[in-house]
Formats: sequence, C-alpha cells, structure tokens
Amino acid sequence: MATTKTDPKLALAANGAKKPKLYEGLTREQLIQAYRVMYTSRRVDDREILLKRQQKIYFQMSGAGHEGIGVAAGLALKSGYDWFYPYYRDRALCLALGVKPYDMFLQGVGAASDPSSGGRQMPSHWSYPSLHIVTQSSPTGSQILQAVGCAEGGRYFARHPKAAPVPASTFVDYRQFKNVSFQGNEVTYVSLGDGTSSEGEFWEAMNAAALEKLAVVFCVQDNGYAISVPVEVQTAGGSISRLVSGFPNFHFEEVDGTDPVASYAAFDRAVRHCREGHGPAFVHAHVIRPYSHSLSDDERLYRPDAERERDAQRDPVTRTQMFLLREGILDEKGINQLEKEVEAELQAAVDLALEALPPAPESITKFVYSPDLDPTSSVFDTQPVAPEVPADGKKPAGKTMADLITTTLRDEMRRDDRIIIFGEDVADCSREEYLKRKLVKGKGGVFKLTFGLQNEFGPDRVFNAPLAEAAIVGRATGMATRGLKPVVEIQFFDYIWPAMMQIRDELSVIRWRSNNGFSCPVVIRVAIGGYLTGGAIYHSQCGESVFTHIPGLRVVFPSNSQDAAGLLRTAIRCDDPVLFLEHKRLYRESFGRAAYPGPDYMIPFGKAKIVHPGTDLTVITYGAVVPRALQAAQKLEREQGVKVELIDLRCLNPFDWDTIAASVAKTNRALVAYEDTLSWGYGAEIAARLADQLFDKLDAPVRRVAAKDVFVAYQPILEDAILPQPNDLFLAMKELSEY
Ligand SMILES: Cc1ncc(C[n+]2csc(CCOP(=O)(O)OP(=O)(O)O)c2C)c(N)n1
Ligand SMILES: [Mg+2]
Repeated sequence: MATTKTDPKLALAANGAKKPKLYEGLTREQLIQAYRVMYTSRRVDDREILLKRQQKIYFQMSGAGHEGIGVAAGLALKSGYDWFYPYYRDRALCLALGVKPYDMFLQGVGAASDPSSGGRQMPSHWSYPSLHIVTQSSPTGSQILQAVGCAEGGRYFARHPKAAPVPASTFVDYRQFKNVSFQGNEVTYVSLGDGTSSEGEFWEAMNAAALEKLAVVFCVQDNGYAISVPVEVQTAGGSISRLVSGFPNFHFEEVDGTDPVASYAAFDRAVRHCREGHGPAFVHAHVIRPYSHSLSDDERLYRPDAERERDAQRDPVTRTQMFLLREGILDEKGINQLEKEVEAELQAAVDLALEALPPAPESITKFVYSPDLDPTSSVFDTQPVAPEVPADGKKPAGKTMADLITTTLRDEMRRDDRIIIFGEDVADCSREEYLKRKLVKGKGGVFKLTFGLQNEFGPDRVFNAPLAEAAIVGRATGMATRGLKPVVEIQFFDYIWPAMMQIRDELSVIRWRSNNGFSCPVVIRVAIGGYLTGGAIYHSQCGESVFTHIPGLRVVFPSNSQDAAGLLRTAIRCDDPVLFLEHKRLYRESFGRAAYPGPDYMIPFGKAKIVHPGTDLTVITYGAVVPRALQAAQKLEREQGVKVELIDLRCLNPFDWDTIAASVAKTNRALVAYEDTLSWGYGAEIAARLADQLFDKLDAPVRRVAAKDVFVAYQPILEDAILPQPNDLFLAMKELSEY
C-alpha cells in the first residue's frame, strides 16, 4: 500500500505547526471515507448473495476485488460534473459518486422505484441521470464508444455554446425535451474488464479518442479472467498496457488496483491530463475477483486453491483496513464502529427494499418511444409550399430524391446547431486547406448527398469518421445522450452489420431500459437496395425487416423525393432514433421527382400514401418496388380493366395499418410486394395481420411478391431473375384479381 511521499522535513508548515499527513494528496478523513465506501460495497455484495440464495432477488454480479480502483476513480472525478460509463463491477465507484445501497437493492428486487431502470434491468446495471452515470447494458464493451461520443458531445457544446439553449421555435422538436449541460473541462470515465479489451469496439474507441484528443479516461480493471478465460489466452503477450502503448495523445498508468491510495494517485494524474485538454488517458488496474465471475459461476472448476489464495492476500478491503490500522488512522474500535454503522444502514436498506412494490405489468410498453413527442402526430403534418414559377412561366424541373435529401439536411443544419453529420466520406474534404485554397471541389459522400455541407457548416459539424460502423453509431449514441442530434451515414446497408450491436442492444433500448432516464434520438441514413445492374451481393442488399423487428427504432423507407424530404425532416426533429433508408436506385430516378417543398415540410411517421386508387385489389409496397408496381398496375388496368389500389407505406415502423385495412375491406384482395428476400420478410407481418384481422373480408389468399431467397448476383441477367420485376408484379396482380 502506497504511503506518503511527502518529505518529513516539509511536513512542518512555515509557522512550525505540523501539517496533517497526506497520502498521495488524500487526507485521513478521505481515507476513512474511502474505506467506508469499499466496505459498504463488499457488504452490499454479500447481502445480495444472501438475498439471491433466499430467492428474494433474481441475479447477482459482484464488484468484489475491484473496490480499490473504484473508490479511487470516485475520488479523482466529480459526481454530476464529469460523465460516467461504468461496467458491472463498478459498485464502489457508484457508491463513491453518491448512489445509495438502497438504490442498489431496489434494482435487485426489480422494484418499480428502482431509479436505474424501474425493474427492467438486472442488478449492477447502473443508471443515475443526476450523477451523470449513463445507463449501462450487458454486452461487454458497447459502452466504450458511447463514452467517446459523450466526450465529443461535451466538447462540441463548449465550442458551440449557442447550440445548447432550447430555442423558442415555432415548430416543436426534440430540443424541447433535451436539456443540455456541459462544463468545458469535464472528463468522461469508461471502464471495462481485461477480457473486454478483446472486443473490436474497444480498439475503435481507443483510436477515435486518440484521433480526436478527447477527455476520456479508459479504465481497464484487470482481474486476470474473463469468466474462465485467463488473460494470457485473451490478450496477446498477456498485457493490455503493452498493446495500447503506441496510441498517441494518451497518458498511460498501470497500477495495483487493490491499493486505493496508489490507484488514486494514478487516476489523479490521468484525470489531470484529460481535464487540461491533452487527450485521453488509460488506467490499467490490476485487481482480483474473489467471488467467481457471478453467482452462476464456480471458479474452483478452473482455478486451483493456491491461485485463489494468492489473490486473497491482495484483498483490497482487508488491505485497506490493515493500512488504516498501521498508519494509526483508525484503531480497532474505530473500524468496528464504522463497520457496525454500515451493517445497520444496509439492514435498513434491505428491509425497505424488500417492501418496495414491483412495477405494474401494464407499464411494459412505457418509454419504448419518447413520451413527449409523437412523430405520428399532426405536429409533423405540414403542407409543402407552392413551387416558385420561373420567369419564363415553364414548369420548373423536378428535384431528385438526392437533391431534396441534401436540401433538407442543409435546411435543418441552418435551423439547428445541434445537428452534426459524420460517417465514411461524408465530408467535402478532410484536408481543409485544399478546400480553403480552392484546390478541390469536395466530395460529400460516395453518392454526394452531403456535398457542400462541410463547406457551409465547417469541419466541427460535418466530418469524416474512421472506417468503423460500430464507432459511427456508438459515438452518435453517446453524443445524442448529451443532447446533440447526430445525423450519421452508413455508406451501404450491406455494411451496417458491425453496428448491429450498437443499434439493437443500445440505440433502440436506451430509453426503455433506463425508464426514460436517458434517450438518444440519432438519425442513421443508409443507402440501401438493388436494381443497380452490377451492384452484386455487397452493394444491393435489403434487410429492413431485421430492423423493423427492433422495438424502439423507427424505420422509414421513402420512394420519391417529396416524401424523402418530408420524412427526413420528421426524422431529424423527432425524439426517437430513426433508421432512414434511402434507395440508391431512386436517388436520381426520373420517377418521383418533385419541387422543393419548403424548409418546414414534414410528413408524420406511419402515414401511407395511396399512389394509385383502385377498387379491385390492394397492393401494399414501398421503396423501389413502388414505381415497378405502379407500372404493373397501370398495365393491368389498360389491358384488363382491373383497378389496383397501390399503397406506398413510406414508413415501415410504425406502419399505417388503418390505410391498409380500409383498402382491403374495400377490395377484398391483398398483395404485399417488397424487394427483400421473400421468406420471413417485411411482408410476412402484413400478411399475418391481414389473415388475423381481416379474414372475413378476404375473397382470396394474401399473396406476396419479393426477391428469391438468395443474395443479389452481379450479372444483370441473374439480378433480374432474383429481384421482383414489373412483370412478376403484373402476373401476381392478374392472378390474384382472377382468383
Ligand atoms: C458481447 C458479449 N459477449 C459475451 C458476454 C458474456 N460475458 C459476460 S461477462 C464476460 C466476461 C467479461 O470479462 P472481463 O471483461 O474480463 O470482465 P470481468 O467480468 O472479469 O470483470 C462474458 C464473456 C457479454 N455479456 N457480452
Ligand atoms: Mg476480467
């Protein structure tokens, strides 16, 4: 245990009075308080283990062995000022920051009043908004990228303070429900285990933090094991410190994390480096794990007694107690007294928590989406402005979907300083001086939809991200938690999968799992779809139903430029995360061009459009199948007099059941058409609902037309055979109308 480094001669103050002895800057009172936190932390674990054995709580995850580094971090950082992305072993840190044992027991019993999640998350999944402890999940490592985004968010507001106040806008938007706080020199803490440092997201986060010189302290709590896997099997060479040592701009510390004094000294240096703006820091703390991985694990199956006894010699709680006695900071009586007080507090907290009411079953759907701003409401129903008539009186040329998406992004960025755009290639030119010297025109995306935005709004608001999709979504999630509105781009739908963990397990569930404590209304724009002649497997995929299956995520898929403008604006202004799917084939198609609908044009989510009215058959579709189905419907009407009612859903989650139901009640026949592979696709849900709710209205089976159950091939003859064509749609419509 580190003792004072103060020269004894200097311990005498100028007036001769003895200065109180400090331990790496910590006073005796602070050390007693540190011990109280560590002891409390261990005893909360012990109480939880007992409660679990008595079947009064349902899970237990201990912070045992990690108390030293936890309390040190709590002493070096400021609660409610700095930001925290702790992991499940950070019980001592949370206690040091002000969380009460009672709050922890409430989560254990799954109480309605559990401040972290209202009974939705297992214990040790911390979330305390007023302390800036951001809701934590179970996937190892997904918090790390968000911590980077959180630090970026804080820095953005410090550099652009006028983005922070809620504007007195004529139109409601997410800002009314997103108060921003920032300090200018705040630090973001993120922790993880040694095993978690094997996750790709860890490396993406380290890279981003180093590149951006962000004030993030990465704390690896190395207990030598990831469940049963020892560190030498996990980390090449057995030392994460050695592996990360080449990252620039970092301050590095490696410390005995069972020693709170040495840990505090290391943390203090790390935090100072960050707070002074020099960049991120890395604290590698060697700790122990005396209670197995969790209550479901028995480490004696893979660790011999001798090894476990070696660890026990380093137990941080016992060591700190010995240290206090040795230094004369507390005597045995004092220790006993402190421990008795803690036990009494815990007993009272447990008794109270066991009486807490469970959440009401009816509450389960609360906070899947924003309770404040409903994007299906009339607030988002505005009319397009009349197009300007050119001087020559000729009808103005319609704008492409690409044009209107760019225009909408520009309009919204002018209106809202919290919008930032990043992704792969989205900037005009990362080497700013080329733009300034007018040596280059700028790129603005592989489809050029963000062209000119960096030029107008600057590199703080429009910038290229490293090629790392999880990082794009994870950073955006962290930024949005702080109140920014990231509108990020995934270059091709085919490459969204590295971000899937962030989308499925983080972005879409943060509001729900924190019981509305946190939210992250990010917009993810994604170029999707085939019909490209040459796009092949990896530039043509659909797969929207994978995302419509995720509660908490809005999914939009426009088929024409006016809808794209109206829906993108709703996506940006609304208070929920949105996946905005842009069909590449439609970007510059002559179908569906339209005049600029104005800077406030919005379409509510979940409102379909009847593209072609009819009475004989309902066709439900969206995206690039809309023009193909329209062609087929027009031919069927011409040749057979069959009147097809063609519905463009525009928004896939929520979708407009009322329009579908009203149409099918009238036509008694339904065909669902979509570009994605047939089986388990988006049409399956619509077909199932039709069968369930409109069975007595149907005069024919519900049919589907979709892609074959294979990937999209390169050779155009194969692509044509794979994707639904106008003739496939024509034949299916004809057959169904004759049924
Ligand atoms: C992405 C993901 N994979 C697997 C798991 C299951 N799991 C939970 S904890 C854990 C080990 C983590 O070890 P480490 O990072 O060293 O942290 P420690 O528990 O030792 O503190 C695993 C594999 C998970 N939660 N998330
Ligand atoms: Mg570990």
